[in-house]
Amino acid sequence: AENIRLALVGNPNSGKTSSLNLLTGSNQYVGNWPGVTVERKSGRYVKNKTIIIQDLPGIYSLSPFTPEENVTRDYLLSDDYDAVINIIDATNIERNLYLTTQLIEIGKPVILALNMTDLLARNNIFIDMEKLAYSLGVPVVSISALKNKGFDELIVTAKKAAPPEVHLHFDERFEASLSELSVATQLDNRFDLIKVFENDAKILKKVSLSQSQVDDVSEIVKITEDIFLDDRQSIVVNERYQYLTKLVELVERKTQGIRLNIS
Ligand code: BGO
Repeated sequence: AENIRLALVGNPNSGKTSSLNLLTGSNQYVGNWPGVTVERKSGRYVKNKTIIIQDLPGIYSLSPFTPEENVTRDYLLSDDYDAVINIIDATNIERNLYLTTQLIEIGKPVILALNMTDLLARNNIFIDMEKLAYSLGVPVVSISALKNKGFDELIVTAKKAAPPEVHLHFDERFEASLSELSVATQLDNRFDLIKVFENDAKILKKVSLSQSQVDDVSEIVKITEDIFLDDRQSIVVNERYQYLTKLVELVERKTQGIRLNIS
């Protein structure tokens, strides 16, 4: 049978190491990523050796500011894997989903693994996983690395994962700028488009625009900055946060056990 290559991605402390250990057992290959002293771990799924799991450095964003972000980003933009398993801490979805929005833009299959779900009831957090999956356009699986729960379903889901079904919709005015950018640059990958908007050096090198395209991009970005009264990078960061605030309002309910009103 042909190998299936899965990449594990998530914030630091989301439970990636615990998950990799459960999935691969002690049968792990440990080395370094080329050119940097960042540890590289991978292994085969204990229940099916045709599934190869590649751990990626824990990161908060795909902006290439740290060696870990660079390693993870280069890998995710390569063809070295079939699907991404995004491990997130279910007790802190708003922060963890920031990275998820970027993973989805790449356009390859993404499976959201909500980890630490053993802590949800105790913390009086309820997450509507169906709504979350529907909103993001990717499958969501509940796991607990502590209790060794949900991993069979996670792998079954990852094996049949398809590219995301929807794209995350930001503010209309920003979406309009992205559409214009797409026409000007002939790019249709959303990750590339947003990175061109942000002036990301690596992506600009990869897509190698003509001088007239570069001029068009500058014009579109300048107009957008004038509309938003903000700079290009901050505009994107704010769009992500605003999207996530609304999403979390829609899918998460936090209740208090007993509340005493002392005022
Ligand atoms: C410590 N549930 C719970 N409750 N905890 C979990 C789960 C889960 O599903 N999954 C992971 N953890 P990593 P990264 C720790 O190490 O796998 C815990 O960075 C401690 N250590 O046990 O390392 C996990 O690889 C002392 O917690 O994450 C670990 O992504 C006291 O989350 C932490 C308490 O998991 C991070 C916890 C000395």
